[in-house]
Amino acid sequence: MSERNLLQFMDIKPEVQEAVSAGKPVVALESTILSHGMPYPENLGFAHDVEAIVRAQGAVPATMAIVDGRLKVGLNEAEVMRMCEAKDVRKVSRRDLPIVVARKLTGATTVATTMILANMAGIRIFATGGIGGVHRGGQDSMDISADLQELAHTPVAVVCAGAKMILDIGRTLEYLETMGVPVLGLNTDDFPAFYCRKSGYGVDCNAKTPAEVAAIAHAKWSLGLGGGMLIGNPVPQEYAMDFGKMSAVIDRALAQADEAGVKGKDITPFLLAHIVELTGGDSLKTNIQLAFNNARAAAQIAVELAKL
Ligand code: PSU
Ligand code: MN
Repeated sequence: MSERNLLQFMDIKPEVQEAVSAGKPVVALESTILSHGMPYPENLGFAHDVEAIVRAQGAVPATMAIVDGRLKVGLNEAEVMRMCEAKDVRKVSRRDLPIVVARKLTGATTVATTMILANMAGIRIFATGGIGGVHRGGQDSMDISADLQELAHTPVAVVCAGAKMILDIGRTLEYLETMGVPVLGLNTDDFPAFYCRKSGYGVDCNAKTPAEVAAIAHAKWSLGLGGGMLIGNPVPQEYAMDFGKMSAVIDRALAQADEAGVKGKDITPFLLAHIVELTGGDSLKTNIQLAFNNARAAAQIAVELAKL
């Protein structure tokens, strides 16, 4: 598809377009974390604060969504509100995108779809909370998030706090290795487990600073290797949760999902909501703080990448 055809479907916020054109740092943000990952109104406060954190580092935030079939790169107030109220807001991954566009529906972008929109708009760095991956039992159910294929093919570096233990983290990392996705730790040897700083699995490379992450991304894309990168940034110590306690909570949430017969794309939002409930809201505080921490790191990486 030619660029002109593509732009027919896309609205890029002027400040984002100006920054991209001038080679200034921009950070993509997703909207599934708003519509299907956090309750209202906490998600609204989060949506504003996370953009402010990106700006404080000298980068421009671009929250992605699909509104009435339009691909949005950067949201206005009303659009942020719409994502947070989440009425008739679908969860849109790669396969859903053409349907939502053609039918002029409204949807929140997953990690996969945020990467697609970022790449279309020329944005290389993206901050999220946690990525999707190989679900537990995925070797039988084949429930493997489209996020992993997107990381394989789309040239965007994703800063996350690892993956939740609702997933099979070992198989998720094996899949990423097979698909040639570099998995970096930001000043850590351990791949983080979202609420907890360590998953028990290592990273390919401990990149000590945002500048080193930017240098690795620059080398990957300059070499024509294409595809994405994953950067694991552990939750700050003061917000980290106890590994044993969270393991038990997640086992309970998985059992609830099993009892309710929840499958496919509904499983991740179901588990996220039940984990918040089972921890009496503690997990939400941690979720918000780790996402802030990722936005800050992503903005610092974007600033360094803009220098190369
Ligand atoms: N994991 C989280 N929080 C989230 C998600 C995953 O800890 O909000 C969201 C992200 O948008 C991710 C999506 O891209 O869920 C993955 O869903 P699925 O497994 O259906 O691909
Ligand atoms: Mn799935």
